Amino acid sequence: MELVPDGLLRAIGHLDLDYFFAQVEEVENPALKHLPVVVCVYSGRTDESGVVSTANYRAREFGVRSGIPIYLAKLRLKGTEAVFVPMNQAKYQAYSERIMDSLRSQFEVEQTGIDEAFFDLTRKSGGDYSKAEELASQVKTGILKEEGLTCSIGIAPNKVVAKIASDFKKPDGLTIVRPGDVLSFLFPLSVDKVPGVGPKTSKVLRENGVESIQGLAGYPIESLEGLLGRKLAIYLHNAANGQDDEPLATETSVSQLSRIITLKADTSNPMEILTQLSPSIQDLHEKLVAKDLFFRTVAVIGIRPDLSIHSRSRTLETATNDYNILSRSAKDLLSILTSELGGLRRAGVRVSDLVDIVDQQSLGEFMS
Ligand code: DCP
Ligand code: CA
Ligand code: CA
Repeated sequence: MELVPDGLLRAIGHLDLDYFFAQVEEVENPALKHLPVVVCVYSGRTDESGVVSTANYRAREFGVRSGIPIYLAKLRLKGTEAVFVPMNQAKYQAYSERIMDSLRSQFEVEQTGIDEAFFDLTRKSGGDYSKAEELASQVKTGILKEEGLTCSIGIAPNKVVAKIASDFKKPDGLTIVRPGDVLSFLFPLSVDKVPGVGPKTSKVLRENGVESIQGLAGYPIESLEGLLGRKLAIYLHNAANGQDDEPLATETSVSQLSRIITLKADTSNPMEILTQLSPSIQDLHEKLVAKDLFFRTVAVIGIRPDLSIHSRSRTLETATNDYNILSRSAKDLLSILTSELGGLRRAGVRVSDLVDIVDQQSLGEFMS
């Protein structure tokens, strides 16, 4: 059973944005909405050389998928009004960051890709799956309202089942797998649905008569070890049986937070850099406060026009979350960095040696 220390059954969400890059292109140009849309990574060798990054669902009906050559996509979409747009990573990144920040302001989050993340609904739902469903539904509505994007969410007692569930109904899906339904949900599915089962593993399993997750769950683990090695065999055996204890790798379990920006123009003026960096410092500070974290070390990062990366840091006597100390330290360190290096192209700030104040307080209570 997936119990957490205070006795709650875990409720873990996995969110994945639908046809992400192509959907962003639709949001920015609504005229595309009813046409096949293909996001392309052009290699530049010829006008058509390169691969498909992703495509909207309209284009997928014609067999267009991530990774196929652009010329093949064009062939399959011949005679349609398909639109081919070049991939614009920075644009998608901006959407991703806003969505992930919003999710982090509500839940403990482990981001696992540009368009996907696990989030922990256990505490807010009190382990009640109807409440968890309502919370997830609010997340979907929020992203649609703020960014115009749909996503698919799965909720389950652990990460591996939540991830399978988010992929179960797409686009715009919400799939709830209650603790008692885990096996009946998993068993009919193909082994290919288990995260980590790629074409190679899938082939080995099929050659040995394993097609469904039920088949995988009942396959003797020693034989599985012989086929796939110990580590993968244990993981797959447990996953197929709906078992996964893996905690979320959340930001509070990491030891540092940072923000980095590209300056409007290369400069060696520390006050100018500080002015441009100030919103990022405020953002970093808000994150610390929201997560009950204090820092002991502040660093500034400078990237020169030749793209070499440099940093200078300062460690305080005691941990704090004071904004003025953060900002003043950044200013002092930027003066040092620019006097030593000259002009910078990008600049950032990082806090580390983080201390969780909530843990710290309860430790204090414990000891007094
Ligand atoms: N991506 C890419 N090349 C790939 C796979 C993905 O450039 N071979 C990019 C484009 C996708 C984004 O990563 O939009 C997210 O990948 P997903 O696998 O989540 O696919 P999509 O979001 O496009 O589609 P889906 O609706 O199936 O999640
Ligand atoms: Ca996606
Ligand atoms: Ca994804």
